[in-house]
Amino acid sequence: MENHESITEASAPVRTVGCAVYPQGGEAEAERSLDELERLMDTAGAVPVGRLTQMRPTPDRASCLGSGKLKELAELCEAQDARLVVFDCELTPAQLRAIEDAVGEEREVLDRSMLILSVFARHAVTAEGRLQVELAQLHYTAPRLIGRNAALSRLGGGIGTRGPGESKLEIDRRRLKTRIRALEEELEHLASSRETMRAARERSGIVRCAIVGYTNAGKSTLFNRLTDAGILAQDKLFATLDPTTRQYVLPDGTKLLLTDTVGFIRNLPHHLIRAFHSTLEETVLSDVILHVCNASEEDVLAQMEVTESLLEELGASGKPILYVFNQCDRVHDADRLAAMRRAAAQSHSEAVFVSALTGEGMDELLAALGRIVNDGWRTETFRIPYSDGAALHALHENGRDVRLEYGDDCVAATALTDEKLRGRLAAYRVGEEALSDA
Ligand SMILES: Nc1nc2c(ncn2[C@@H]2O[C@H](COP(=O)(O)OP(=O)(O)OP(=O)(O)O)[C@@H](O)[C@H]2O)c(=O)[nH]1
Ligand SMILES: [Mg+2]
Repeated sequence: MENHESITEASAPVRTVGCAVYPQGGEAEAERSLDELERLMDTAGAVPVGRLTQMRPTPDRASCLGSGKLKELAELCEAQDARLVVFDCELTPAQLRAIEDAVGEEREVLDRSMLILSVFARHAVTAEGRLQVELAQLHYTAPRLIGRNAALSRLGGGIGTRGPGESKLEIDRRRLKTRIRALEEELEHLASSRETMRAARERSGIVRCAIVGYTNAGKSTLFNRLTDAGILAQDKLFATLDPTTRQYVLPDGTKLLLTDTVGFIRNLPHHLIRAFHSTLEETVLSDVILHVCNASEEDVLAQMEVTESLLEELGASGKPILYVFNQCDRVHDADRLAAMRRAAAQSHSEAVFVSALTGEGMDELLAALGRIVNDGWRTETFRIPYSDGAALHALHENGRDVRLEYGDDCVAATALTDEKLRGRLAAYRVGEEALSDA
């Protein structure tokens, strides 16, 4: 890997043109999305040198852009000496080929998903993360590149063909299937050992708290401030691709398992979500969510919505959430801050306003987290007689992570419970599960 990286890292950033097709009235949204695409380019080692947009009801079936625009694109590439073109949408293999034909084979053409995957390829660190990226690339990128990578290999490996492993992305059709199968098996194996670790954690009864949020919100910075873990935090999209978990003790002595996670981004394609399923599993299985957002971002509410809807899609909604409005040191508009505070006050969840960079607001954050964890949810054990079917039903309906052991005349149930459920089951309470360091 060192070799491969050094070759590509050493070369100058790749001059790149971004393209988008948008429906009537969608111009502002398209420009915003292109801004984000340019930040992705930057993270991938490309430098934006131009953009081209076209308004049309739907992308052209054969070439995404209309033929006139396609010519314009070729001219723009020529004039700007661009070597890479990235479309802010998904392209079919046929569209990709038509665009490549138009701009010339010495130029590389990627779509948004391929670019995201190549960023993933750069940043994945653990064995599992790398396998997941490679698998996603083999499923998505490779079929789109088969048969026409001669020009790219001459260039020494384009951005889209960069794989997470030692070699360039394998694009030989014959070997594709074999490699995919091997990767899937390896991932399955890794998933089962992860499962073992998680089961051990679950038995420990420690509350699991996932730090989630839009990419670049400051999740890793916050995680570092809390745990001094030294996770790579930088002004790049998707700096974190592997979850990292650390034990953390709140000021009141409550132990937590805190996990930093991969950031969300709008229009994250379904196949990418699947590719990162096990990475995001930590989020799904957490008890509490710290939703971090960048309060200094103009677009903060839209970014929060993207995050919420992805959480829902992952099956992680409905958990207790603490909203962390981060980067408040960069918000100089008092009205704006006040408006956010009002919006937060209207939601049912707690919200804090902090700066992970300066440490401002950390006490409030910890206090709020303590309230959620202690007054809200905790793991308890109950002995419920079989005769009280309603109590068992309530436990299943309202408890989380319910584990049962069937005795002679009662069920020993351990579950994550909220105050209300604890009240309902008070008569059967055995006690708080011992929190051990398992
Ligand atoms: N001014 C300021 N900058 C911050 C703050 N928190 C994070 N940053 C900066 O924002 C950038 C992104 O921070 P990260 O912690 O890497 O963000 P992330 O959410 O982990 O990003 P991904 O892992 O890429 O999704 C870095 O340059 C941080 O230094 C903050 O409170 N104030
Ligand atoms: Mg991060």
